[in-house]
Amino acid sequence: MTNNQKDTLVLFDVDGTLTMPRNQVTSNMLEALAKLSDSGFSVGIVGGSDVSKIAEQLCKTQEALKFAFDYVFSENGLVAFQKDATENEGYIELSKNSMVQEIGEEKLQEIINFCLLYMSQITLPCKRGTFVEYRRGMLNVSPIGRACSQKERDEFFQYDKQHGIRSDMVKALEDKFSSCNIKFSIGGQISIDVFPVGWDKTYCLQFVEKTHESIHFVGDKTSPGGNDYEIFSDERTIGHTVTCPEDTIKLIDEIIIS
Ligand code: M1P
Repeated sequence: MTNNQKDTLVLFDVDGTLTMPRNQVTSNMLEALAKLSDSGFSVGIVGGSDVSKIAEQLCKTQEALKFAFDYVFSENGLVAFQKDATENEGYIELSKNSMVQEIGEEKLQEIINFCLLYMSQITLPCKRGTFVEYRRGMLNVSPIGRACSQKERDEFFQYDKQHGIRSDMVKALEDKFSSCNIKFSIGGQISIDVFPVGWDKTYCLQFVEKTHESIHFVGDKTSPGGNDYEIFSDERTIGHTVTCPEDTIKLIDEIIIS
């Protein structure tokens, strides 16, 4: 591959793939990504989180994040940026859609009210604040609350594995909203993402499928039910499964020499 050849895009999931969940990127990973880009590949990220959370993990500021990669797809691509090659530190915003435009205020409130009522009837070892976070492309719903500390987050994750708090809630939501074309997805450690069917990570592919000959996707939750499954198994991508960020660094070397 030559240095000018940008027709192969490598898209990375964030949590569990580039970083440990909700943690910061290491200098080794940044070096590996820079090497991939210097070897002539286009490099992009696609995460369920919003721009501010991804920026905390990968960059100093939200502005810096927008041109740090060739593509930044936050909220699965509902909030999306492409580096502007004609301008130093410039970017183009690619996506404008929103969940409330798609499903309407009434349905959105029905879902929020159902979640709040359901969560008010659960007792957990601890509960904190911010149980529903509204994002442009999804609702993020957390039984413990997003305001929990890292320690409380890790403890909830273990508790949830034993007690199925989130999987039970997903079942209840699926029963209640079965005719609404809404997907309920367990992506991270403490929450459930709620978005229209099809607004999973494959949403971002519409922005790159015509401009790249091949698209690699690298993620850790690639089994059915995981939030990387749809894009990993999509016929437009070459899917790779990794187990942790160190594994991703090894895979980057393999992609470069392949
Ligand atoms: O890994 C992606 C997920 O990261 C966060 O999940 P949690 O806070 O539950 O660990 C959220 O931003 C979620 O939306 C996202 O899918």
